[in-house]
Amino acid sequence: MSETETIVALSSGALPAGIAVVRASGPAALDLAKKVAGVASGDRRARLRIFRDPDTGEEIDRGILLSFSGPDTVTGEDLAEFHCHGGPAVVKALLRILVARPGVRLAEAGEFTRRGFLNGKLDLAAVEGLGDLIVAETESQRRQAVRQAGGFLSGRVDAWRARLVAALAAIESGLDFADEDDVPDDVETGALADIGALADEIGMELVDGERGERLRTGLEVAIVGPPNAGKSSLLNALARREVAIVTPIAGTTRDVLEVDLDLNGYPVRLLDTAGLRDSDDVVEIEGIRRARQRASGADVVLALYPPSEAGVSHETFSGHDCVLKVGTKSDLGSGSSADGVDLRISVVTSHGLDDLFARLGRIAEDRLSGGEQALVTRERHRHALMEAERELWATLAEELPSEARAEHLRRAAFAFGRLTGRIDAEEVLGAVFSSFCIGK
Ligand SMILES: Nc1nc2c(ncn2[C@@H]2O[C@H](COP(=O)(O)OP(=O)(O)OP(=O)(O)O)[C@@H](O)[C@H]2O)c(=O)[nH]1
Ligand SMILES: [Mg+2]
Repeated sequence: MSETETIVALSSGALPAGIAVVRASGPAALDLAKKVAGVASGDRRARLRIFRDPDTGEEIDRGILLSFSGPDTVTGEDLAEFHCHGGPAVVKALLRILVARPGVRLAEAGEFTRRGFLNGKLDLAAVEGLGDLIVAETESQRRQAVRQAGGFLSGRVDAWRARLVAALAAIESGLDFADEDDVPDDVETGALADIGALADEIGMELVDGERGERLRTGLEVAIVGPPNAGKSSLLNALARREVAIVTPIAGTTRDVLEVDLDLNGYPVRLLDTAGLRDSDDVVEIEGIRRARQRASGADVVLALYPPSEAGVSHETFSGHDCVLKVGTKSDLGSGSSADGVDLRISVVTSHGLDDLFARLGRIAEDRLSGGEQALVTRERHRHALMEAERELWATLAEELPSEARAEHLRRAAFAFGRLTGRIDAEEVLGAVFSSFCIGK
């Protein structure tokens, strides 16, 4: 697939910065390099050049130009990189003169990578890995993303698909010779045995505690409890900054506040929520609804119990499988309002905070470790593999005509294809690429 339009965008981060990289990809990329920087070779050498407006000759900046001839590039097209100074006005001027050339326009979100995908430079699971790598915030997430971007999942799926195609060929050869006696039954029997082994293998990968997905998104920890329990104070203490408003007024927090933490290399997302109580205030009622909703979906509930004199009723979240009961304000001396709290803390004296951190760290380790090696990192992968597994088992049903077996295998192959994007790609493309930033 060859594009007629050349796309340009700022591919480096937020401005101002020391250096900014503006990329151009497409048939006019080398011409842009020639017109603006006086280099058109595509020779992959770094060259220090003056970047000029080709219409007026005005100097825009001095910088490094790199040019690459396709198809051996990340996009599969001719590519030019203008490394300029990272001032907002410099980048703006450079982009302005580039898009002024015929056939050149600003890139859409993810369009460079999309072109790479369409030109067969990387498959869909690798594209997703690349997207994860760009947003990875912790070491474990980076390790997971770099594996996916390197084609970890795609490699496994390709191998599975090859076995499936071999089995399909065996079954179809049986179909072609159905009227003749000389095709041995054991060709099909052998093929079906391998399908069973394949289905088993996929099934084993799916029993992974969803570690891959969890590691990608982070362990969600919801802080809940009655008003004034000290939820926002705890969030601020764990985040080590004043994220949430803290006041002695019950019902201070209404919206759910989120803070991402790096806990021993594992990503944790803390949620501060509205205090739970009966209320007539519509805003507070909505806040409490959201608090309950987020708590029920969270991986861990930190249920906070203030000292007894507060005289509050409290919920136990007994339906949730991971609840840590935390008694707050231990500096006030009196006992906690709940029996059997797991630990007591004070954000005033910092008592118990290290213990709480350590416990959260152990939970994160328990739930997320191994996520780097997990094959499945997205629900999309899980769905496709589950479908493939289902179709593979369906192939093995007894008394099934060979035509029907072949059809189930084709459907399984289709599910694999959806994963890597080698077939039926268009419908999933939009969803994948829309999450990319411009210039990627
Ligand atoms: N002595 C003492 N006071 C605390 C402690 N933690 C919080 N407080 C105080 O308790 C009051 C309520 O704290 P918040 O953190 O706003 O409580 P909250 O649970 O977020 O309350 P809502 O947002 O209203 O639900 C504030 O005046 C805090 O200063 C603590 O460990 N010790
Ligand atoms: Mg609060």
